[in-house]
Amino acid sequence: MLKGRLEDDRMLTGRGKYVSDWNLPGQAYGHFVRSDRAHADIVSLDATAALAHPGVLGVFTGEDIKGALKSLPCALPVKGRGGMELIHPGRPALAQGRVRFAGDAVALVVAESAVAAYDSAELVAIEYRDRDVVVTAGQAVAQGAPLVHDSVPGNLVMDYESGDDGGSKAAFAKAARTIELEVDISRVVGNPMEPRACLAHYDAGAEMYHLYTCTQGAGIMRNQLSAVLGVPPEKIRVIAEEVGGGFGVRFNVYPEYCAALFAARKLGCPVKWTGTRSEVFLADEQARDVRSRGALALDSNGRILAMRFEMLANLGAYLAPTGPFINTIGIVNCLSGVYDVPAAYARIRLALTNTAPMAAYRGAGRPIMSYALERLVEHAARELGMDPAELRRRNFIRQFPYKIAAGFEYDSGDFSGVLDKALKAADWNGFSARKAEAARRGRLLGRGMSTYIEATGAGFAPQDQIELRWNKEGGLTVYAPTHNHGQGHETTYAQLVSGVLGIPMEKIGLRTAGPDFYITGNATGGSRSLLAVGGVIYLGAQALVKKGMAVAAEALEAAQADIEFVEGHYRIKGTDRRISIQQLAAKHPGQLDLAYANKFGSCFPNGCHIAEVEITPETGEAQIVSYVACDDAGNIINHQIVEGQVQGGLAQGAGQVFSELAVYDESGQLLTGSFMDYAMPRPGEVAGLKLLDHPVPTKLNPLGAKGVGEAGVTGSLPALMNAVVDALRQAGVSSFEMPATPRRLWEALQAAHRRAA
Ligand code: MCN
Repeated sequence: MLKGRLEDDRMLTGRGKYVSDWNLPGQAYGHFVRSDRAHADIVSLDATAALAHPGVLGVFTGEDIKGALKSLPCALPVKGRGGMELIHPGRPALAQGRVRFAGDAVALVVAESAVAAYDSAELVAIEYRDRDVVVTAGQAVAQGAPLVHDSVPGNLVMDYESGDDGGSKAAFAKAARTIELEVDISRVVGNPMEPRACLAHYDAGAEMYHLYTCTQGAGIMRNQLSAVLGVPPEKIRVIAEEVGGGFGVRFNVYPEYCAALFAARKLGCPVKWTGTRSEVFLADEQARDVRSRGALALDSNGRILAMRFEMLANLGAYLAPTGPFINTIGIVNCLSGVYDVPAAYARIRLALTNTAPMAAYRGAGRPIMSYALERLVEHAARELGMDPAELRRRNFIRQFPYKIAAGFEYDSGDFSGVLDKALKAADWNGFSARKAEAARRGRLLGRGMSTYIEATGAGFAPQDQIELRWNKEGGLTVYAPTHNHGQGHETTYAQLVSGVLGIPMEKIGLRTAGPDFYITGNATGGSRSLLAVGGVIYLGAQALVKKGMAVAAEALEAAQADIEFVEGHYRIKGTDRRISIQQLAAKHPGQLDLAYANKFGSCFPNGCHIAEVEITPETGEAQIVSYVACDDAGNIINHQIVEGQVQGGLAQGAGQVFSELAVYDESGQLLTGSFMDYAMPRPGEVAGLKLLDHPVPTKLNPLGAKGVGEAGVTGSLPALMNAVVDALRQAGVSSFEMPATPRRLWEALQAAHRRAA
């Protein structure tokens, strides 16, 4: 049995090739001049002094790219209220006439060395005329707010709705009880280990663009680049080996990549750019930042008759390619959670502000829904004086398939089974004793639950293509569209192929974004890689075995009908005459290679997470003392990797709940622009972790697998905050928003104390 993952050795011994490890002969170095203010007109820009600096090859501005580069793309495949179309105001690769957030790229300086590029960037003289700024979505949609783009009235790019408005209103009118809760889903910065970087190259002879960059998948990024560069995707290669984390913020094309490709073509040499951590904070896509007002209508037995949500999302200064999708469909695809609700409705308004553009971060919309809903359900249980587990159980969906009001169809699940397992593991009934014991020590012990569901597997590309190609040594390379950047694909894909072909996993390699091949399909995202691309690989491997039958028959000089495939060998039935598939492939180069494509759609992993959080009132410190996660990810291919994925997701959930927060001041300056002010979760913060699974295989893909990469976040955000709120309630704090930092907790407790006194 393999220990760890196939990719670990390479990465742990420093042999991984990350984006800024790439170099090309004759390359130059780029540095971006960024806006130091949130909203202003560019009155003048003078690059004379920078151009005169030794080693500087060129300075490119918004004026230079006009006509040559189109806007970064963004689309939403659905309409809003009253048939409203998404208003996409456009985003140039370099600001044109106006900057709209602190960090907006204004010019690209290219020089013979990185130092010269950096030094000369200081010499680009820009005169600005400041404009009024809007920072929050609430400010943006207020009457008379300054406009971020003149083409977007009221800063509203989309007023979206989904579900059953009339039905839910009618249910509210006759409900025995209605319960409301308003919550903030805070703003976070993705922060992968590797800051963004690229090496841009234009091959004039072949008229091909080559972009070495941080990507979650070449296919989508190539299509987005094609829209900006105005050339067909076939003329573009996106190349990567190791990418130091993705988390959703490495999915889309960024303006810097487009500007670097433009400069590389103009200058006739490759241009390399390595971003800094400060640039991650300023100019990577950020995520969440949604205010939600939710309401439940209940009958006298605690059955939910209807639910309604009003959400306002901050999309930043420009539309990131996937920003509107994530903040509409990405939210409502699990609109009513795991509950059998006759009528559910959500309205989501998307507003522009003078802050960094917003898009995906692990969970991409679904954590917003699960947080809004699971906080509301837990709050309802308190208000009704009901056990939160019982309120949930009473309302669970029990029949599948189940179509939610937003139109999506859940395929399978056993929500009561998941709940039962989690309750047992968390010793649900023993909580009051633990709480009393904590109280004796002067601590506040709170408990929170979530029974989440999320959609995994969607994808924009119509098909996922794979190729299986043998090398001379009997090794096999899998070519796939989903980039592996921490999820262990090299291992799990190899497991699937090895299981079918009977060859050792170590003989199976993975490539996803190279200069020498062109695979189309969806990127890693939406926790789709295993269920979708893994499913295609699995079927592809089976098709390969079939394809080899004729070749084996010839090699073994037998009729094809007499050949069988057993444990990695083609054999003449009833004899010991056989040849291994590796030998056969080596003897007949190319004949056992295979290209295959298919697409498997969304399925719905779910789970029950139960957290216990202990707060020390004197210091405001909060500690997770117990965390049970029972997840249904369908059939599991690799338990160790799945546990790692759930743990990682959980750490990101804990980060958002306890420490992370992106803060802009009223002038639009990012106050949390470094790890000194933005606190990432640390090892050891999640104690008492118990991970269980309750697989209910889906029939929607050949593996029976559901996605798991984001489950930890989607489940943990509400479970952890419910626990924090429960602990605070004991001390008289009635409302509290993320993040539960020691200072904020202490202040809330002090304020409650003063009120009581
Ligand atoms: N798996 C399995 N059995 C299942 C489901 C998954 O064995 N039933 C395995 C898969 O084979 C894969 C891993 O678990 O090795 C995660 O699979 P999957 O749920 O398909 O998710 P993806 O591989 O598509 O990963 C994407 C998901 C997302 S959307 C984000 S964001 C994210 C995440 O995974 N970013 C990550 N996990 C991350 N982990 C790391 N280390 N780094 C990131 O950037």
